[in-house]
Amino acid sequence: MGAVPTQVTIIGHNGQVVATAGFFVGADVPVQVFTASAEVELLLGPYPGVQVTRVDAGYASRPQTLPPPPYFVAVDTAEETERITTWLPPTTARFLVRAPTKRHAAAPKGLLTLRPHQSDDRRRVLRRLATLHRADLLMDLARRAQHPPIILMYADPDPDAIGAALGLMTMWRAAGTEPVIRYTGEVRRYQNKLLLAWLKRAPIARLVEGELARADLVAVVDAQPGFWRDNPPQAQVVIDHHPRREDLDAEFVDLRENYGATSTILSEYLAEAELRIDRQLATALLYGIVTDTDDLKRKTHQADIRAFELLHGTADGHFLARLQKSQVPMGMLDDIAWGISHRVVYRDLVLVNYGQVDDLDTLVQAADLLLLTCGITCVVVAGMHADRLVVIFRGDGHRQDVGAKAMAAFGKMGSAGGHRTMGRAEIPLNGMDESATAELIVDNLFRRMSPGRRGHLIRRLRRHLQAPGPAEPEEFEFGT
Ligand SMILES: [Mn+2]
Repeated sequence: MGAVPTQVTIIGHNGQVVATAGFFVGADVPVQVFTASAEVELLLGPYPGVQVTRVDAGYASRPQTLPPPPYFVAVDTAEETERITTWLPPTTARFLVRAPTKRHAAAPKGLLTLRPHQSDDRRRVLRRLATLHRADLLMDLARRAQHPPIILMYADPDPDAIGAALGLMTMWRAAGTEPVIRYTGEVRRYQNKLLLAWLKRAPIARLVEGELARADLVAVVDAQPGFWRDNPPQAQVVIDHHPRREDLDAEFVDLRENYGATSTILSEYLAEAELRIDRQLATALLYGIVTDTDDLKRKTHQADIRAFELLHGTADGHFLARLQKSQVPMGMLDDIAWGISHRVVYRDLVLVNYGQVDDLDTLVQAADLLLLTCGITCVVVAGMHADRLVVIFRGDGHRQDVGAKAMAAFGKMGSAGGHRTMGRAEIPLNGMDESATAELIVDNLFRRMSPGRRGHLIRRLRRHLQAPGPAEPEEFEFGT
């Protein structure tokens, strides 16, 4: 099957016949026209690629031979439309083409519309003009700057902040300046370090004392100046998607609380102004969008999806996969292994009680991993940290709500909740010792279980707590 039709058939005489014929001739698709209008015949007859056949006035009788689909019906009255429709063989490829200014309230049953209505198109153009107006304002600020502008990210910058900062840097470079990107905290997450190492050519560094004072143009992205509790920066530009702070005040503010990511806002500027989005920039923007929206699963706006579509062809998919998979620090593997070998399975639930843990992320990673087990729909992983019992719930969300389960089990003792697939409870222990946590977990999680079975389960968990802890890793790395 070819990618384009080998010919199309237009039937009618309304004002769209010539435009529709031209549309297909422009793509080298031969056009057959059946029309009751001498004028249309005269107009289209001389065109190469167009073959015109005159039919009876009012389209009363079907031509002897009709080419195969698709068909484009180009008449204005319901009567004529209906009559022509009766000519056509059963096919899904029948369209009604009408003047684009007419409201296409009800296209007759069984007929498709060829192109979006003009009002949709107009909405898109107006949105583009609004975006370009903002892009102009932003770039003018850079053109007037005497010193290299500073693009500021808050604290330990997340991927969305990094993507947005690179996006703004690209715009400001197009305006003839050399901006620098700065953050005020410490980069902690492994994935963010990996991203920054990959972006090593970009001027991203920790803010140095005195730098802000020298700059005459400062932008804050994916945050607002009020986020800094002491010495909030004086920023002329704020681009963000967090809820608006009352103290927000800057010359240029683009705040879209309904957007999933600030990277989406910058993607729109770049796309509408047709500024080049190279592979690195596309990757950073896309990573910002997918981390902030949890792969477009939460707090996602149509604009985030449009930006995703725009970027994903250019972005480095393999590097994104590496970033997304880099979840477990090497040193955590043995802790996870301990959890796997000290699991208790009850029906479709896996339970692990770690006792004292140094890093609460161990509980999260072990729970995520155990949920991959066939036949398991719910995982509960508990551990003690800083005189609190933390219980992580993971579920597939299919027939149960683990957030509600966390709430029902532990809501009365501490903070507990979540949503269908993720839940968490934190219970103050007030000096309770490790072995007592086994009872606390089992009695609250399995209230309807018989006391005998509960006792059995508690003894099992206590035995686990007395078992040797995670093995000391014996790392052997080549080349280091
Ligand atoms: Mn964000």
